[in-house]
Amino acid sequence: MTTTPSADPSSLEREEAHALLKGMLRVRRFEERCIELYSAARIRGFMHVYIGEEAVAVGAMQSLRPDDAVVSTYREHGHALVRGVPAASILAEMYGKAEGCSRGHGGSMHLFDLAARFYGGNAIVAGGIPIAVGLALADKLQGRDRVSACFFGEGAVAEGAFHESLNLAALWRLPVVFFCENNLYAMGTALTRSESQTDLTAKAASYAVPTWAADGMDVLACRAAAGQAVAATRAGAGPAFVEFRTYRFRAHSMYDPELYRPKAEVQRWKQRDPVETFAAALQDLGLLDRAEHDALERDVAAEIDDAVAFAERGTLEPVEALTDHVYRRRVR
Ligand SMILES: Cc1ncc(C[n+]2csc(CCOP(=O)(O)OP(=O)(O)O)c2C)c(N)n1
Repeated sequence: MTTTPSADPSSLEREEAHALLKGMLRVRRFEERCIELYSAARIRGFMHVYIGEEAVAVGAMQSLRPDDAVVSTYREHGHALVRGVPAASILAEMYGKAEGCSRGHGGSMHLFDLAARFYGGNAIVAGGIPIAVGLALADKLQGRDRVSACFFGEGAVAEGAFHESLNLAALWRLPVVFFCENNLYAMGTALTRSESQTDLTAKAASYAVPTWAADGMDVLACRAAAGQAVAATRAGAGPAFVEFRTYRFRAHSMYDPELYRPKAEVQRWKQRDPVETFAAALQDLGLLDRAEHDALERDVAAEIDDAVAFAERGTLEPVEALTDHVYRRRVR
């Protein structure tokens, strides 16, 4: 059975509400700056932004502990930021600087930070899912009550890695939570054009994995669904699957003419902008005033300015270091 928990903003504490809004603003403003930097050729290579999906990362990660693991995709700046990877080390990585979280070797799609237990950043669709299952297996074998959280797009549910991973995770009752961000399009392919079963929770349920569905444009709904799923998994129930119904406002990557979806559809979803609607709801409830909103924006802008300055003054990764860290030990 799929559960869709409701979320009521009127029960929020002021501080808690501001923290959720700030979390989403950090992701939104960071990526808006990344787009500018990319256009100015300060950032190169592929870059995929998360704008429109911020409620998912912020809501879903509320119930994770620092010792839990997070595994992500190539659209991972938001996941990394919310998880606690410093903005400066993310941006330096995107600049290809040695001070970046992956020493400048990874770029936008391969952010990694062991201290934050952030295990990537993965350019391969569904590539992170077996990694999360492996992390969960290690925790189970070593008797730790940690959870591994894995984010992936709906395109990944068509991959064999998804099916093999759900099967093994359910069979072995592993502590892994599958967070599916269904933004309706895998690159230029609509879900309805590629899947016979478009109810993704039904796919997960076929592996006897309990499922939740959440409005991915509502940070409280995301938090509620993920909270229940993570609690069940941490209590020993085995894996859980949460589908967040969301939308990306920008193109798939920086090179995408977006010919596969009508502009009116994008406009319709933008009316449900998770950052703006949450801020408006808080104002209506008297939980946020103009000055507080401005102060949050100022804090976020300062953090991003510092990150840009850090990335700018960093050292470009030298070509001689290109093959360093490929293998931990020499392979014979
Ligand atoms: C195994 C594999 N196949 C194809 C690609 C090319 N590719 C890159 S992104 C993408 C779409 C994935 O969409 P989805 O998983 O829904 O994530 P979203 O981009 O919507 O966040 C594809 C097919 C790839 N990177 N890896």
